[in-house]
Amino acid sequence: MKKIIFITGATSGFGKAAAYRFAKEGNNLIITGRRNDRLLELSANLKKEFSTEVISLNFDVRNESEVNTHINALPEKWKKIDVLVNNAGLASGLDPIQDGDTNDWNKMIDTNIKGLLYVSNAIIPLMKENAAGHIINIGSTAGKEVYPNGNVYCATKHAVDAITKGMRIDLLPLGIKVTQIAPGAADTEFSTVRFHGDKKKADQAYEGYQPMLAEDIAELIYYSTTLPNHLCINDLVVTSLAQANSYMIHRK
Ligand code: NDP
Ligand code: 8X3
Repeated sequence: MKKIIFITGATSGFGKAAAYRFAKEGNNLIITGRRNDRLLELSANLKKEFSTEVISLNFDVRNESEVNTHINALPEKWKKIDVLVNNAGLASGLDPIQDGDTNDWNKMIDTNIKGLLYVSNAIIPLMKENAAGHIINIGSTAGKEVYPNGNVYCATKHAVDAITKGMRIDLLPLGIKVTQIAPGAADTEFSTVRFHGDKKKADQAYEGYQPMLAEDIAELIYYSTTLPNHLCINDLVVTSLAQANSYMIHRK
């Protein structure tokens, strides 16, 4: 049966790969992000390749009123959202706390924590009305253990871990599933963003081992939505074979 899948941060990495994975199964998609050119291109490609229906919403998850305006303006039939993938997020900087840049900190806190909350806050009432739904929060191994210089990024992903647990408790009576997927290192635009566009530094993050790919995580996001209704994956921590936890990567 066709579902409506709402994905934040679909212009790149996990979100884009997840959009393809869900479209391949014939689902309808609401894709979001700040880079509208990429949203329009993705939307056209998905429609052409999979004959699926797609709505693209161009907003910054940090802007609460933009989030609410776009979601409230969805056509009625698109408000029956089956799956929300809270994926939009970033790391900005990798510095010891004493050298940290408060612009980086604000960006990460506002996007990874507050953005996820704003989007959830706009969509949970719709799921409540339908007495069904599945929220998938993209956490990280950085939300399980802190690594050197990870300080604020790790804090935001620990917050995602806690918010996910809180959502699962509070949404229990409403029949809404809540899943966290917590990946280790995956080769996306994540590191380029973390190092403020320095591609050389970004590439070093993936040197000497086989990192995960966006498609690996997309497969797990999709898989978590395919279980019978009485089953819910609560927390799925996944790394490449070369990674043991958030700070141990075996490089050749
Ligand atoms: P990418 O940089 O490839 O993608 C990030 C996505 O988030 C983009 O689509 C971007 O869209 C969107 N985004 C960022 N900021 C905002 C914002 N303020 N408003 C709306 N959208 C935003 O990285 P990944 O795919 O790797 O990251 C996706 C998620 O996975 C993040 O939450 C990240 O923390 C997490 N993660 C990543 C890991 C990795 O190693 N790659 C491992 C574990 C977790 P746009 O710029 O167009 O707005
Ligand atoms: C992103 C992966 O290893 O930079 O969450 O924390 S890592």
